[in-house]
Amino acid sequence: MLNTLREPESETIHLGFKELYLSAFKWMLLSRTVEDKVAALWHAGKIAGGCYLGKGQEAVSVAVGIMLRPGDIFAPLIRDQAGRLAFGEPLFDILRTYLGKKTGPMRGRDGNVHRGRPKERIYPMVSHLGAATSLITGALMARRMRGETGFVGATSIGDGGSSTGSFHEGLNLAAVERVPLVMTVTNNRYAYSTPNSRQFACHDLVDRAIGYGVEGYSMDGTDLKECLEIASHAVDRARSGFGVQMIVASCVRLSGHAEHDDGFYMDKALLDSPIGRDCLSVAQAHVVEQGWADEVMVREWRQQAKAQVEDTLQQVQREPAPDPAEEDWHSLASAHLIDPEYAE
Ligand SMILES: Cc1ncc(C[n+]2csc(CCOP(=O)(O)OP(=O)(O)O)c2C)c(N)n1
Ligand SMILES: [Mg+2]
Repeated sequence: MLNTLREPESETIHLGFKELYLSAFKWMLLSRTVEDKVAALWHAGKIAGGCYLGKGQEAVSVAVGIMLRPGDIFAPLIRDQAGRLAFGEPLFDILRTYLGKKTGPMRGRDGNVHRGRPKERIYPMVSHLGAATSLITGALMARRMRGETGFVGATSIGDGGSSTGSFHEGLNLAAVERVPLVMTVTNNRYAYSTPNSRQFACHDLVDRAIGYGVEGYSMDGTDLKECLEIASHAVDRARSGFGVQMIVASCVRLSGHAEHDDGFYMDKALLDSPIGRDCLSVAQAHVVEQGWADEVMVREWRQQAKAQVEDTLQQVQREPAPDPAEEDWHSLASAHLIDPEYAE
């Protein structure tokens, strides 16, 4: 089984919309499958620490991740599993990190979603909300100063995280510097248990784009078709020199904040509303309606995703945990762990 970084979807630009949609749908399936497995492992007490899922946000995340090319930067957040996979993160990284294995990219030092691969430009997630905004802006500025061209960076934030000072400062700087950044704000209506009404007073978060002086888009985060169209446009605009692109996606978090939270405080009416739809079911219905696959074929894809996750898990479970006595305790920023080009 593939155990190295898969080439990101560099071929994306050559795909027709049907192929792009199907590819995105399969990443969503794999993302949901591996996250369901991780949740089951967490409930079985096999995972230490928290378990954060992107259930219901796969369409938003995959749409951006699949548009990126090798050499672009992706700084994912907690609910970006689908985008990580589409950008090239191997399935092994997820299970090795959650299970605290020495073989994982964080060498057993992180329990869940703060993993990354700086060499391949998947930035390890910064827990402090909003902090990744200035980090990726700085990285994009640095590459521009080195004379590089043609790259973009993408990161995401939630409705709650978009209220932090770090986010405002970072996005303002990104806008002033006109860096090629695609910033996705996924409004899933809650920041842990805090609803939108206690988070911001503006009518729609996309209105903030005007204040920052950047191009903004609203999209239905439950509709993969719309997500792909908008993400494609925004990534192209960023790559073509039009500066920061802010996408505001609407959906509802289809799980608690993490597996330790059952989301009892969530408004059930929201779940019954159009934005409460499960993007994976919506995407599947679209695939079948378009005649791109029938139910049998989709079931087969689900089985394949399941088999891939189970095979990976079986191997990962046999791998060792780190031995503290033998650890070198180097951080991910240590020169030999990052790209020599960036090590000076
Ligand atoms: C500065 C900061 N404050 C608080 C937290 C704890 N925290 C992590 S996620 C989260 C809720 C985030 O909500 P939102 O931005 O809407 O994203 P969502 O979880 O809905 O995807 C909180 C409060 C944190 N990581 N960083
Ligand atoms: Mg939220």
